[in-house]
Amino acid sequence: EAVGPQEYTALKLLVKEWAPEAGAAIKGKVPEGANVYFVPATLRPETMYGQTCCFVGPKIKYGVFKVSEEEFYVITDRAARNMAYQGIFPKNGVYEKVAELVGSSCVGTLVHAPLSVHKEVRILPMESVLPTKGTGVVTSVPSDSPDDFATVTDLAKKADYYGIKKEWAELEIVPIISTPSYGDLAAPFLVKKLKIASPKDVKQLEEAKELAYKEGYYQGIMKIGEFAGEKVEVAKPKVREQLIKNKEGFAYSE
Ligand code: A2H
Repeated sequence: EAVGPQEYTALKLLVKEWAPEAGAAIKGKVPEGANVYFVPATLRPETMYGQTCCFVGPKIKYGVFKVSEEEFYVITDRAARNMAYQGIFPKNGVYEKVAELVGSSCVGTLVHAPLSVHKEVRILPMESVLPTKGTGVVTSVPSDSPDDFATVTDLAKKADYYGIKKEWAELEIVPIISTPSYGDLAAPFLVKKLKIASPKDVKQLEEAKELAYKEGYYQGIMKIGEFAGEKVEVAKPKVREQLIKNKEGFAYSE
């Protein structure tokens, strides 16, 4: 775990179609036609080409916060409070919650994922999302995140149990970064190599995460997007700046 402040990239995933329960909960509270975004916080903006879904904690409570008449963010209260002091809402220190949503009610919502080869992805449940970190929303990149790969594998395996459609968890996992030690799908490679059977194998997942992160950052080469062929170290800040410039994301720290 890093000591100093974490510099996240917050990404804006526009809601295209609400899951019925969440849609009912925001009705009359968010103006018709306004844009509502799920806003995951990531440390790996250069991997956003490989998003296949976006996770919420099923038991976590989220707020729908007003940024302007046209724009609303789904994040935890805690993240909204932090953002209010980072110039993200119109008035410093002030944040306005217009509705509340429990994570489980959002499952199945269809969102647009900026940069992803999959233009539209589903909101899916992840038990290990911490309400005390980032925005409480985690975008899923199973090619490069062992946690994400273990979770989508489990979701597909037990789709009925989770009350989701299997195909929502089975979007194609495309290579984003090539690495000398783990090939071009580092997370699936490491999950297999460390014999990780489910998201409950927390200890091995911690190790896989560490290995994937170091290898990807220091040895990785981009395989996709505008910066294909460049070192991850070099491409990472460029992808971040591009997302921010295009208003598909913004800087968030804690
Ligand atoms: B990362 P750190 Cl490809 N609960 O983004 C659990 N995990 C969370 C979270 C929360 N509330 N908020 C953010 N995260 C995840 C991409 C990624 C990430 C890849 C590889 C590794 C990786 C796609 N998921 O993270 O504890 C988010 O997932 C491994 C470090 O603040 C975020 O970046 O260091 C990362 O954990 C932030 O973790």
